[in-house]
Amino acid sequence: MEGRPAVDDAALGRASLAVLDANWTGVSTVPAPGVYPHQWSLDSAFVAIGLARHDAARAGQELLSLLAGQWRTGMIPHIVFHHAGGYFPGPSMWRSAEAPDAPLGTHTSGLTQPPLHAYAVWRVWRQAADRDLAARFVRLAWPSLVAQHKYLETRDAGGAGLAAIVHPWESGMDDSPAWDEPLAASQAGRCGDGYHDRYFRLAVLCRDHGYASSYYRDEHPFAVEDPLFNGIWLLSCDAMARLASEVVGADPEPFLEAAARIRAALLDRLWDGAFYARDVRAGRLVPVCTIGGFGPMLDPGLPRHVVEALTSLLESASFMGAAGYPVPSCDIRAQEFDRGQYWRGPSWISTNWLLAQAAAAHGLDRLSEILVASTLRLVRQGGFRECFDPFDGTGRGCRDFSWSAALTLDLLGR
Ligand code: 2M8
Repeated sequence: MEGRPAVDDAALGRASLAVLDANWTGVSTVPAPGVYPHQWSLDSAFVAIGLARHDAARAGQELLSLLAGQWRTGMIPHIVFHHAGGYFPGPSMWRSAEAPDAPLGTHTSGLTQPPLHAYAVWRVWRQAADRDLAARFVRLAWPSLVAQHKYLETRDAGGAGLAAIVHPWESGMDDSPAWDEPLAASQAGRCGDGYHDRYFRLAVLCRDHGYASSYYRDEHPFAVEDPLFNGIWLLSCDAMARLASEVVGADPEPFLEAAARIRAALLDRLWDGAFYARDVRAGRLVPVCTIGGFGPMLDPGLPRHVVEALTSLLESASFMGAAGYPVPSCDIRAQEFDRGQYWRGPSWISTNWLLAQAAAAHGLDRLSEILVASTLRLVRQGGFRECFDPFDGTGRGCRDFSWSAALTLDLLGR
């Protein structure tokens, strides 16, 4: 395993800020230099959460620059390209300029990512020292957030109140085994090709159908209700309700109703002793437990017996119980588990952070403390890597990864 001296909290905090400064372009933060040289939606939400109590102005700028790429449909794209090159598939594949609803003068992807943004805005609001600046920022972001939440309702391909993702890239957990079955069944999933050929073909299908919600609802071959995407949506609905009453002077009720609707649909559609992704086209659950199955735990209103079942699963030998460096992104005992492949085994700072939030939301303080401590141990030992081997903690993927640094800052501030 790569050596790195253990560092104290203050030094770790300074190192986190140094990574975020180095990855700041002047308008937003790239996820990692070289590999991801543009702005990613989910990454920006995590970065804003990490910066909220250190530099609220920059946290606000991070989110507003992302929102400048929002489509007229309300969709917040998963990538905003701030220049032409450096990443494939880039603007020449997505061709957002030809889509009638895309913003003028900004190139973006045509997909979205988990809607953590309202929650990130809420965190900036709650933690910013300059209250006037924070209130101005919330009011600026509010109409975009409302539009985003309306857009997500158009993604209800299953007709039951959940948003369906139309591409694995929309989940934020790209190569998760939860997408294997639905992808293999789609026209894009010819056997024998690597993931990325299949992903590319699926993205081309979205593009060639104008990224239209009606196409996604009725025809697109990949439509999956993901428990993490929807758990994050629910978390953001609660944040919208709080922002509505505390800052904006709007009615919180529609957002509370949306949260209750998502909760009921998660339990009705995705719960079967654990939460699984649902393949809407095949009409069945995908039978593999992944880290995404803990997403609904972000909901403080989740029934107690469900929280208890999820906690036992999380602490079992399938996840934390058998990993020296938890939390693995897939059930260790599943056939699909692979300690080295993106989202099929490695531990990630982002999902660890979400789980620590979820545990705290249910008063599981001991579990939350363990998650925080094991997450900080990962970055202390391995640096701000993109992800980590769950058995020996070796860092994998990019170095100086922004969300690993940002969420470390947040964990240190607890
Ligand atoms: C990964 O996704 C991108 C595609 O969006 C990729 O694999 O090239 C994921 O880990 C995703 O969650 C993340 O937002 C992105 C940038 O860090 O990288």
